[in-house]
Amino acid sequence: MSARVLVVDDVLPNVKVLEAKLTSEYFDVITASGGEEALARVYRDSPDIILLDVMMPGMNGFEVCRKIKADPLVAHIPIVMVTALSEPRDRVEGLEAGADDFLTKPVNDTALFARVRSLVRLKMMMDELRLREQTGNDFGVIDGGGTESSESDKGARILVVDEGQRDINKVTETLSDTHEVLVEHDAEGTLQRAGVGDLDLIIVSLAATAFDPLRLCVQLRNNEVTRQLPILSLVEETDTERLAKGLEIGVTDYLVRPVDRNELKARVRTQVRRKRFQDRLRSNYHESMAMAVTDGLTGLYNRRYFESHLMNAVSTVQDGNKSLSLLMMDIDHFKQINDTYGHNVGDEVLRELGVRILDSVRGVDLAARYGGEEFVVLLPDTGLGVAVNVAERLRRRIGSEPFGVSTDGGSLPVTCSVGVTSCEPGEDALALVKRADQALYSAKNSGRNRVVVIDTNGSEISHSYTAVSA
Ligand code: GH3
Ligand code: MG
Ligand code: MG
Repeated sequence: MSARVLVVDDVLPNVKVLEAKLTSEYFDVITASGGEEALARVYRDSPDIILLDVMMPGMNGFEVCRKIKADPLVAHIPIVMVTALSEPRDRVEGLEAGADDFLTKPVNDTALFARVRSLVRLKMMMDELRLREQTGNDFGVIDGGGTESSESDKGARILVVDEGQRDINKVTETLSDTHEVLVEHDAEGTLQRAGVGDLDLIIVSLAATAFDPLRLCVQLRNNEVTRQLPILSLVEETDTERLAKGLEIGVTDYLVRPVDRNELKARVRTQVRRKRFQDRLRSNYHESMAMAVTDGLTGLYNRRYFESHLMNAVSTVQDGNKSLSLLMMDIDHFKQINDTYGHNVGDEVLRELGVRILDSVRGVDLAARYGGEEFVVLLPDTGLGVAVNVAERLRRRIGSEPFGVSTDGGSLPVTCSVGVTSCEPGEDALALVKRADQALYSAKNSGRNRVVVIDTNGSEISHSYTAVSA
């Protein structure tokens, strides 16, 4: 994994040491010797992570951190404070300024690489989510924006996992006035509870011996439901190797024992906010995808989706083993309905028609609104003979029972005309649509409320018409 690292320190030898270490691991290193210069480089060079000295003349590290985290343009860049200070108070100040992690000078290699890699991995995932959000914004289908710090961190559901009771009591006491804290003592119970899918955070002791905590973390990462769940681990100060391993397999953050209450609160706050921010980006994305492919009035797929799907569907027919049919249908004299009862009643008819179409086709069939009162149904693995039957069933399902609408009469008779055709190996989507359209045109011309079929040779092979009793 390569990434651009910005190293900030006012003491040149410190910069050189970190630069050499990171360069030897193939990171792209850029440097700054003070707060102002660091900010300039952040905007100019878009680093993937910042290693930030705390004590610098002029603007100190905390200030630089606060400034970066306050600007949505750059707030997503992870920051590791590199400090000679190791007082919990300083860590809490750093966390409150928005820092993601700390390294103590002199910097230990294992700790350095483990943290940088884990934070860069996280940033890359977030970059991808933010990019999708951007696409959704450009599309005009979602109204995104905001940063992690705009999320609430209250009322989180947190699961604490440890074999003993000592840290559990401390963690529970510290967190339970603002959060709901649950407890498990082994891996099996944890996997079961976390699998429910309603947790915001899990806190795991990496020192547990009654179960293998690293294996538990791997299992949480491999499970679809818990893959994105943040894991905060509790580690012994001396156990750098275990922590490095944990970060490598997907532990999100850690706390060194003995647990400092304020630091615990600050780290929980960061993890919960980040989780909620990610959840929001993800659900915005799914929503925007759904909106981008759906017709707003009927809830069927829209024309754009149908057309892109049709290209793929047609290509599956190329080898001649698969069949594919297409129905194109259009409401008869729909303009009259609008003109007589108004556009709203017209919309009610369109909505009801969408429901009846979905009722009459299989789950694998793709129904879409093609235009105003024109609909298409794509039938995979379906030859012409069966497609005609489906079309006929659909026509009857529409014409045999009046549509419920909000007129004085409460219902309206509606009929439709249907064109049917099948796909010929080697032909393109356009030719298929054109033939279905021709069949529909012919159904209209020959009297409406009927199904017309055109086979792959282009000849009309049947007309169907059943009188509908009024
Ligand atoms: P034909 O039997 O030949 O299909 O006649 P028609 O009246 O159904 O066809 P025409 O194409 O003349 O009219 C279609 C009408 O559909 C005109 C248009 O205003 C109406 N329409 C298109 N989209 C919507 C919509 O979203 N809602 C409503 N209420 N009407 C729509
Ligand atoms: Mg019509
Ligand atoms: Mg029309």
